[in-house]
Amino acid sequence: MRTLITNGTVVTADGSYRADVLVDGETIAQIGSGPGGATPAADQTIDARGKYVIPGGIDVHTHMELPFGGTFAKDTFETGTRAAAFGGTTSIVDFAVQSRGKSLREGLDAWHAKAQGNACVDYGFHMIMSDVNDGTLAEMYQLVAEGVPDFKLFTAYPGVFYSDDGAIFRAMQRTATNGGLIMMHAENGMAIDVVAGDEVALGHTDPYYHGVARKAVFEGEATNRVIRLAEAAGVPIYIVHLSALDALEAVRTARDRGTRAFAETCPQYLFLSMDDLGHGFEGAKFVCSPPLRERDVWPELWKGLIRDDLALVSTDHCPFDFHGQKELGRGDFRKIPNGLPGVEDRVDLLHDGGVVGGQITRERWVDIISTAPAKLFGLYPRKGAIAVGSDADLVIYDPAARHTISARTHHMDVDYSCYEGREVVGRSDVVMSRGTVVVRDGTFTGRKGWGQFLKRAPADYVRQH
Ligand code: DUC
Ligand code: ZN
Ligand code: ZN
Repeated sequence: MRTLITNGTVVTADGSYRADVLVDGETIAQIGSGPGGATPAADQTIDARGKYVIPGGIDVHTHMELPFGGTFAKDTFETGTRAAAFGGTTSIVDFAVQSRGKSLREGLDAWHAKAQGNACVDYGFHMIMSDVNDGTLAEMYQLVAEGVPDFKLFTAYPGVFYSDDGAIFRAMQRTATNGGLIMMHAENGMAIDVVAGDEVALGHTDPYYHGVARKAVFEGEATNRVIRLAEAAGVPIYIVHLSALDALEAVRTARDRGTRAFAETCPQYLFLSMDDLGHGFEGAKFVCSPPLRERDVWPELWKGLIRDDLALVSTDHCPFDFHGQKELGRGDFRKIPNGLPGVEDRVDLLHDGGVVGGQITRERWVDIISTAPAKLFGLYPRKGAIAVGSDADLVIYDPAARHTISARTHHMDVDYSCYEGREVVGRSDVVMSRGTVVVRDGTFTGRKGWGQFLKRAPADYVRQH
């Protein structure tokens, strides 16, 4: 099957130009006209006049079916990846979980079982390590070989995912020899639990106090600490879901002194704030960790994205229904399952708030939603690029289309939207995954099971840039 995309403006991280794109089978076969300016023969032609042709979005931080807070994140690999496709995201990297006392192998196998035959777009895995011991450290080599080269550890959630400094340092030392990358959830969970307990003792049980307890300084302290540990181990480090200025300053200072410290932020930290956590228990819809911050951090985070101290934007997609799931925390904010839906909205929110809002160029937009994630996570140039031989994961994007985000119309399996009623400019018209149209004009044309496991290369990029 050959598909010719005509008349569009190809937008890449490096630049934009007018060119036709020919897809043959699952990959890009030609960009521009053939010899003598001839139009290549094709089975179908898609007219992209007035539209952008961009590489499909890559969301490197999702939690489909995550067991958390006494319940499970609601989206399955089927519903979550279908929603991703509607929003112009054609690859996700989800976090497999090693449960306490179990092996990495068991955790990874469980995640393969959840995804295989169910995903609608391609998917890879990182591994959450809940126990760092001789057994799990030894297993890291095998996971890197199997295309799962990143390991997430936490300075937060004592008793659940928490690792102490010694454990974190041991895992970092291992990545110096096995080529893996340590990803850190950096918040001082011990201190947070003290403040959270104090707040509840004062009768402050509303969701707002989730934000009060998880102070920005606790994120800044932990971010600086894990970066210093990575420096001591001589390895690169990746900070997930950075939300606070204190943490951004720790990353910036480290990068200024030559450390290979990388960080992502998420749409919720660029567009939502502590104000959303107010309004009584309704604020539970906005409970995630790190928490939403004061809105004065927004311009700082955009600056971080412009200067590349923030390399990319992922979602931390981890949806819980308001009714029946977030409600577990009525009367005690500590029991509200942490997490927000977002995999469907990322590309549009960043186009609207970033490009239309005048914060970033359309090329940097493509970079932070697709190309940088591909480079940092061993997928480039198979993904994240419009180049001959790359997978034909392509989005024909209408930069002028307006739509209103709402739980009534979104495809994520969750009963509310954090962006309810927000009008955005920009929308994916046609979404192609490995050469097959999976979404066209608001209709899903793909299928469950189409998505393939992405065996990813070790993160050489983070060692060399
Ligand atoms: N933060 C969340 O908000 N949800 C899942 C896990 C996490 O670290
Ligand atoms: Zn996290
Ligand atoms: Zn997460």
